[in-house]
Amino acid sequence: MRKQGLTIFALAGALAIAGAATAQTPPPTAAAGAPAATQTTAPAPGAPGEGAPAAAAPAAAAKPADPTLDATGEPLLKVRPGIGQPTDRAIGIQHQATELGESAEWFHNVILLPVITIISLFVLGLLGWVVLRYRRGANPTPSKTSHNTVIEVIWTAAPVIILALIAIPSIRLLAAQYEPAPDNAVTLKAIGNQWYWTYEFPDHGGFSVTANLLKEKSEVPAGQRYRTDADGPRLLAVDNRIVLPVGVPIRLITTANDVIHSWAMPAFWVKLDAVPGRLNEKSFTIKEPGLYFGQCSELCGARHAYMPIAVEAVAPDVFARWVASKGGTMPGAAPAAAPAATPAAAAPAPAPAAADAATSNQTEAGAATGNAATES
Ligand SMILES: [Cu+2]
Repeated sequence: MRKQGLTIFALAGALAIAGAATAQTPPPTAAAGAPAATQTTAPAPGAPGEGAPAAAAPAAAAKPADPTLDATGEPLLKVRPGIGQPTDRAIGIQHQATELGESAEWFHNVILLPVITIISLFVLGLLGWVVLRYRRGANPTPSKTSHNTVIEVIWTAAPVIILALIAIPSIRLLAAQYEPAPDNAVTLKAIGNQWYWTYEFPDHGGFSVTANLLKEKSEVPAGQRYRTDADGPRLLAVDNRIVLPVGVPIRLITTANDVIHSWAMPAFWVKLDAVPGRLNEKSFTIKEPGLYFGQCSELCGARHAYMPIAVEAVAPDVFARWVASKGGTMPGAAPAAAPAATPAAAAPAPAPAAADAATSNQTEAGAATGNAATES
């Protein structure tokens, strides 16, 4: 009975941290295997890090300006310390920007941590009491008692009750994380590659964006774009940030082209494996506008540590302008403004279920977004 209780405890713990666990499974081996996902796409920027856009977009005439960049191509949204990124010497959970994240943070801080602390101190106290009170000097003739029904019932029932109380919010949180997104959700398809991310917006004309790590100034040849503080922290800044609307449900779909990656964004309470030949899905709604950073969280090869994720959460109208600037369309809106450059973008938005099929509607190389080299 007691053992069963422990098993349930372990299960409940695993469920509770399922969304943000940091555990890693062993690395997949070679990249050679043919990726099952049939991406007809991916203007892959050669070696990772070389993907920084060296040239402007191929004269895509009438595309509106990217609302997230200033006139010089620098990102407008700047890093806010302590938001959307790790803080030096901090412990605990990052500031959460989604409702799911807030309830998970509450569950951790208000339920799990106090329960763990109280139980640990209680057991430590019992041990200390036994050591002192029943040492040979204080208790020369020990009792021969071997069973006590009342105590046995208590030490079985109490853990079961505690576990049942923990299981209720834990399972509720787990279920909420995998609740299917509503019909009006914005679909973001994140595709892991060794070692960068490509993104598609199948409901918005199927345009795609490629995001590469921005290297440091000392690591790139003269003239090539490098990271500045406006881009974000070292190892987290990318050349092309993903833009998502605030207050609108997001349907995240992940897959991969080569090995297993994992799209992880701590501030959103999101970590979802990206598995070749398979679509994983999760939903969340961002509450706060801001700039959020994450990383690939599945050991995926030599440059696993160099495929960061950067999301700009903006107002829905800014998101719509960003979509237009990429040659995409909002669902139900008129076709894109640059028909000559993006014929495929005019196709009606595919149903979410057809997201995978939409990957062939490549209209733009993400690496070439006019976000040209910036020297500063
Ligand atoms: Cu990876």
